[in-house]
Amino acid sequence: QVRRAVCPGSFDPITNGHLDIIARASRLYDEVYVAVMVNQSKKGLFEVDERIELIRQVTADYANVVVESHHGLLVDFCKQRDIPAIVKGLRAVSDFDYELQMAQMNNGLSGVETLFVPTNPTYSFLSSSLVKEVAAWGGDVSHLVPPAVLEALDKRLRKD
Ligand code: COD
Repeated sequence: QVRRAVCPGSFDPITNGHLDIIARASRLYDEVYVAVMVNQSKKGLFEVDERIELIRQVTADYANVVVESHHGLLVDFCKQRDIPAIVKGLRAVSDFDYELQMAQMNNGLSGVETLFVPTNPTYSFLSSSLVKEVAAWGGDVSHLVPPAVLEALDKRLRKD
């Protein structure tokens, strides 16, 4: 039996914090799906296709990682692919409340389990929104995102 898990998120854009969780999940499971969840009410800096392309580039070294997008409920993504486990990073207590609610809701909806991985302390303050804010004002985020993402941020923020 193939052991599968999903790392879901907005990934607008993927950061070193996300990548750390994906890498660790890829060592624990046979197949890891990275699911870019489409949220129509939240217009991102990057289009969903651009986010997927960036994630594919920066996870190219992990042979068992598959990147896809999904429009709808995470539990349906899991059902369609026979994925029994969601892997999430926990940065701090502030993440816990909401993550616990989602984990319990998802389990109640379909029986899918959520496993939490403690964030590498190097990245415990890191979020896509802070990266975008700092980069927009010209701050240095080169230690927080992979080089391909840094380049994409530079292009996007210079252009707009
Ligand atoms: N270090 C480690 N892990 C991190 C870091 C970091 N610095 N930053 C983020 N992460 C991990 C966390 O586990 C986080 O949950 C995940 O990466 C994704 O982060 P984001 O910011 O890209 O994504 P979010 O928080 O916007 O993702 C929320 C979901 C899209 C997963 C959620 O809203 C969802 O499942 N939506 C689909 C619709 C649905 O099923 N809704 C019902 C939910 S009960």
